[in-house]
Amino acid sequence: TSPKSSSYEIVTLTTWLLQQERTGAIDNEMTIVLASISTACKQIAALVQRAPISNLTGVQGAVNVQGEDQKKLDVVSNEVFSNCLRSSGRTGVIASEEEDVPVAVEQSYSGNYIVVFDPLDGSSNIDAAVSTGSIFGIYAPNDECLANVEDNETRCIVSVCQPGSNLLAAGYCMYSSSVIFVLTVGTGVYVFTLDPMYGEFVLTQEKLQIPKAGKIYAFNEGNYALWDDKLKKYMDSLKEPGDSGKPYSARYIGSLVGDFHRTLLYGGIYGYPRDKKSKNGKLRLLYECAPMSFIVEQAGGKGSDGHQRILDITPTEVHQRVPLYIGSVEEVEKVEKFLA
Ligand code: P6P
Repeated sequence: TSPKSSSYEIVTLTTWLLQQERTGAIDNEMTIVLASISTACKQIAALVQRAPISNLTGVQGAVNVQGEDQKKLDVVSNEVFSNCLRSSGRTGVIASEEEDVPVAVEQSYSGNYIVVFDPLDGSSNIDAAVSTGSIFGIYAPNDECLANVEDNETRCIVSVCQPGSNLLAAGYCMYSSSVIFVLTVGTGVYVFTLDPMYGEFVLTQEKLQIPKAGKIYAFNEGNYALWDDKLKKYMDSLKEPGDSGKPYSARYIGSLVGDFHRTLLYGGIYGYPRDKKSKNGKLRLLYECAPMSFIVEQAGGKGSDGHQRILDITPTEVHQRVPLYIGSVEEVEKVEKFLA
């Protein structure tokens, strides 16, 4: 008789990627790019968890293209992410929150995938050891629109400015009480947990679905006075007991990856609206809003700028900001009604 397959079957990220390749959901170049990203995330996890010991807390002493004080770990995480992608040999262009412009990767000799990423989102939380995360999205090379573009920098910018609906894969790694790697390649949302015993991401949830509704909201209400009246009315409505006799609960940790991951599992809504100071909100379309919206839609949720689907917006510049309302369908549709 054939040996019974062990009931204690562990599916690692590597095994899962090979399964997706076998079904044709991804090709072998994408497998290598995703494996290189998971390696970068494991390295960043180790750096984050030991930051105070290795003097990697605090600021780098420079300001990035976003006008934000770069933290030491912003710089290191960006180098780790970029180096892993370069050495994969399958990445054609990389666009990072920490780089002024996208760059072509000379070492690429196959696949030529375009990878957009925020290497360490929420890094202002590092010194307080609050959750942070890396966010990424992967596009196919779109050489057709590059034919008539001369200089290399413009070519790279044009190649990354694609709508999120073109994403082939998107994911994030959350550095928290567990190190959680969440990934979609268009076949649903899969969750992996890093097993520190042997340094592998192990499949812990498959085809995750976000609850259709949820009474948890994550907004920085410190900006309330700067919001327009329609949004204020929405925010006020969350505090009324309503038919259930219970108002919503506020949860906001100031780290998109942590707030988003809780929303994905428990339901509810995360929002970063535009306001009188930030006309387009704070979050960046290309490497924060679009990847998170691809993931949430694959989990049966919704990602909106308050009026339209995030994935339908084509970036006109690399670091473009958009307002973001993301989470349970019923919760995002509720705020869209108030904003109409
Ligand atoms: P605020 C972190 O800087 C970030 O980009 C997101 O991770 C987070 O949700 C948001 O900004 C926090 O911004 O203005 O509320 O501190």
